[in-house]
Amino acid sequence: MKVYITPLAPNPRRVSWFMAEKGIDDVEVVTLNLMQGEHKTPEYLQKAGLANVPMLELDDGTCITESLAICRYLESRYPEPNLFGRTPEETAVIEMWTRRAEMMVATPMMVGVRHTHPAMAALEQQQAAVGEYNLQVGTRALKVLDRRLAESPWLAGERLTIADIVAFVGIDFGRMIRFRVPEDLGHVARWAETMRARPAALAGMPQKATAS
Ligand SMILES: N[C@@H](CCC(=O)N[C@@H](CS)C(=O)NCC(=O)O)C(=O)O
Repeated sequence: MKVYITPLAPNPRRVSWFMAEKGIDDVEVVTLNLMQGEHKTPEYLQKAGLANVPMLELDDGTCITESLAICRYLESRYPEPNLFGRTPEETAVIEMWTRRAEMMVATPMMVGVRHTHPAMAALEQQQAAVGEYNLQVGTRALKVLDRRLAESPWLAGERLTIADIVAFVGIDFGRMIRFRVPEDLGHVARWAETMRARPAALAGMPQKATAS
């Protein structure tokens, strides 16, 4: 199997983080440079069907290009630690929080960054008003997460799940434009610090050069 990613980009980072939590190290990682259009070559487009990363290419040639579909597939192949739920009830609650995390927080944050960060002009026909509006929408939705995290250590309950990964990676992408969690959202801030301290937080991020 091969997974195609690009460092820093939030949707591939979901997959890299997910693989790191599970300790998956036998999937080949192919790094594409989006700024150089490496996801737009005829070869890649023929496999992916979309000029998007991440993509998982299976040994039988099947290509999967949605980050959550990739994570679900990997969950079936590498069941532990469980990140999508075991019982019907738990699975439904995790799905609910994953969808809220994606639709209410992560997508608006990503759209906000794409429309306001100068480097993203290579990928997006930027409209500042679209960016600002989406950043407001994503920030407002953090209140929903804050209420939830006031009563629960993790978004979907007593343990880390895919919902936390999707929400945190979306929020953390905001660092590109110096986004900060509002100070009155202390529960989100506490949870975000816990997420940032996990070793998996480094997966899918540009590697800093180490002094020799
Ligand atoms: N819904 C897709 C979204 C994938 C996506 O938007 N990927 C971005 C990087 S985060 C991308 O490949 N963008 C390429 C471009 O804008 O040209 C998923 O979750 O995998």
